[in-house]
Amino acid sequence: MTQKLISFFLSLFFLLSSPAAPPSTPAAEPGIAPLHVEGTVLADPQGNTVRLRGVSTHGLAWFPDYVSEEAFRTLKEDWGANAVRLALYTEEYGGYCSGGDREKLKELVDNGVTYATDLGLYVIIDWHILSDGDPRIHQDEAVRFFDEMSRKYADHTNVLYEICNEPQNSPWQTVIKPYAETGLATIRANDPNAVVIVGTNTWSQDVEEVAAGRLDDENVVYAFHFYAATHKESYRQKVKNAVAAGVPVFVSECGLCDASGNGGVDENSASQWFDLLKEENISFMAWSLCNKNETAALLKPDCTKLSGWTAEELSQSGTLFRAAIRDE
Ligand code: IDC
Repeated sequence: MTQKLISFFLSLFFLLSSPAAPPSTPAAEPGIAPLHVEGTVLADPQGNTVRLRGVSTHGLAWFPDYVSEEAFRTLKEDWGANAVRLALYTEEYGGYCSGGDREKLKELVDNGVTYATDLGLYVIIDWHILSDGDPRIHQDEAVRFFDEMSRKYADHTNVLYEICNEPQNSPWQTVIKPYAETGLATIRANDPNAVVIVGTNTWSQDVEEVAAGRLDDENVVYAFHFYAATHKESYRQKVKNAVAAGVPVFVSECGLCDASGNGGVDENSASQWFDLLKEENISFMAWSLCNKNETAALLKPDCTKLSGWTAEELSQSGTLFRAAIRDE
């Protein structure tokens, strides 16, 4: 009896002396609105137009250190970005299909998705074909990869899948479209509603070509890429024609210099592009988040900071893109 009493008082003592209970868990963050295609634009469930504006990583294998919560936070809070793109090269050095460390690359994708999700950003998983211009070259790998990704992220309302960055010498009707049908069948089996970005022929420039044979899927957008110093009025016309024909265009990559990623920035052409994108509510992602010594890099080569960049640390491309993303 005495023992029972002692243990009763002891437990009472511990109960009263234990630290205050933690405050009740804060209400869960509201989820990120799932997007769908409405006409030529993206929209949220209420039908409000949503325009994604953000930044692409460079190749994940080359500049992995920018996949960080702090880098993405700076993009969100200082640049006003609402999306990031994770560029997973397939064929270039260290690429997913050219001897790269697949587990490491997938871990980078997963980290990127986690940081984006925690910050409330949309995130594009980009199968970055480039020198492998025909998407069928690595089609089997693409199917396996997107099967895995779309299973893993089926519950994420903020993940978009980009299934072929820049096809070349690949006619829409006979090559890209059948490839995309296979990719879509894979993704849709796991994730029926996510927005899928499909590249177009000639480094994702022949976007008007798809008007005659769109994919039979409501949530597909078609990629158009530009580099302002190379692609000027005739390319803006291609975009206008595509939109006029009802094609939802998505600029999943763009630069303000020439298509090599170098040469000078063309400010005049850049500002005409930004006007057009705004006018047509077209989303755009800037190439690329790194300090490589090339004009397209958004950071100056001597900037080694991985987040919290000051105005002086941004390259000319970085400065102009930041303003466009902030919509200044
Ligand atoms: C470039 C990079 C460069 C890298 C090269 C690899 O900026 O550092 O060495 O790829 O071949 C694209 C591609 C994109 C290119 C970019 C600039 O999607 O991968 O990045 N570009 O050339 N299409 C048009 C231009």
